[in-house]
Parts: sequence; C-alpha cells; structure tokens
Amino acid sequence: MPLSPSSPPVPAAAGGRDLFVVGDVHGCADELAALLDRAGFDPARHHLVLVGDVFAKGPDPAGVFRTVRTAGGEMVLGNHDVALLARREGLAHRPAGDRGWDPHGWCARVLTEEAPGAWGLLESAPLVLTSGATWVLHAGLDPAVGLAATSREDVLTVRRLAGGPGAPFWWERWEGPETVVFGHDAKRGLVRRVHRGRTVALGLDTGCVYGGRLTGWFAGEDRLTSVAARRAYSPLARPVPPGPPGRSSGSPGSPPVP
Ligand SMILES: [Mn+2]
Repeated sequence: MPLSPSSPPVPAAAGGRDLFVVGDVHGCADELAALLDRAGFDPARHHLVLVGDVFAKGPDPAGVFRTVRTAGGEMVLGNHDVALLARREGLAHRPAGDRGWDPHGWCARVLTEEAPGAWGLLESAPLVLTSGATWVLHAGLDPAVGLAATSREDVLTVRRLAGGPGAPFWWERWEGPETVVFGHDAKRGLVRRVHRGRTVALGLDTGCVYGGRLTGWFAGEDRLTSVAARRAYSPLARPVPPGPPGRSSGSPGSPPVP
C-alpha cells in the first residue's frame, strides 16, 4: 500500500496530567484493564496514550475500545491500525479464502458491529503524539535525519536501520534529547536506551498478544508497570527464511504486515 508523507506531531491532550504510555495492546482487553488497575491509573491524574497496534490480532478489540474510551485515552497509528483502516475502506481487499485467516477483516467487522466509535479514534489518530520532551510513535524514526524528515513508513515499521540483518536498531543511534517511546518490536521486548544519563528511547512492546506481557510507563515518574498475558493469542511471526531478495517473508495465512 502506498504511504503518504508524514503528518506533523500532535500535542497529547494531557492537560497537565502525567502520561501513561502503553505498549502494543493488539486486542488484549483483559490485560489492558488489568494493567490500568495494577498501575493505579487515575484519569484525573494520568493521561493514557497507546503506541499503536491497538486492536488487531488479539481476542477482544471491542473491549479494548471500551476501556480506552472510558479512560479518555489517545493513540498513535501502528502498522496494524493502518491495515485495519485500509481493510475497512476496501483498499487492501484480499479475496476470501486465498490466504486463510484474515485477522484485519475479522477485527474490522467486530469493531463495526460492537464498537463503531473505534473508527473515529483510528481515523483521528496521528503518527506522533508529543508531551514536552516525550515523543510517542509506533516504530521509530531515522536518527540521521530526525523526526520531521522520517518517512511515514519508517515511523510505522522501522526496526533496524538500512544495511542488512546485522545493522543497528534505529534507537541505538538516537541521542535525543527527546525521549522517544515506541512499540512494534516484540522480539526485542522492553528496550531502554540511555544516552548521557538520560533515557532517549523506550520500547514498550513486550509481546502481550504472543503470551508475553503488557507494559505501561508513567513518563513523569519514569515508572514501568506490566501484567502477564493470560495466554498466547497469536504465534509470533516466524523468522524471515533465507532466500533470494524479493522473496516474501510471510507464510500462508500470516498477516500482510509483521
Ligand atoms: Mn507494529
């Protein structure tokens, strides 16, 4: 799917409250509710921000939306959220039956039937939410050019910088001063990059939908809280098989985006 240029960062509607940034929820509604409870989340004092990939893959996307709405939360777009919007609009239609399970199609149908308000949240979600020196985005940025010149596709999907399997992760080259809070990399799990004594990158995707944990971070307190997944709802994508350039890394039935 072609991607349009980056949209500008949007200030989070924190209103003086501390940000509580939560990693990739992927439809894990029970775990999101449990995390807010364990963290002592209070909407009068805290503002919920999700790093994207909020609904697809997991068991209860409508329940996730209800919890986010009750909390008054905001989200940035993840690659699966973009796929979900595309599926709703028919832009990424896959003929039924040709690749088996269609997680985005199922998720889009559940949201339309049980939580149609989720579409407004998705349609209004920016690529980047900011609060002071904290930037929240789904995957990452290009440290060589900075956020403003990073492509939309990189914001949604970057992990390693260009250069092959051994290339550094983007956050290994990011020196701040802003703290970039991101998700999208369950294989890496919790990532904290400290440069000159300050946290400049914090990765919160601890793989809840794969049976890992769901993690949140209070920005002002620099405090992490997490809860265990009740079970593994989805297999973690297989490693990319060796093969010639251009070979698809997806297996039959796997989602179109990793
Ligand atoms: Mn993602």
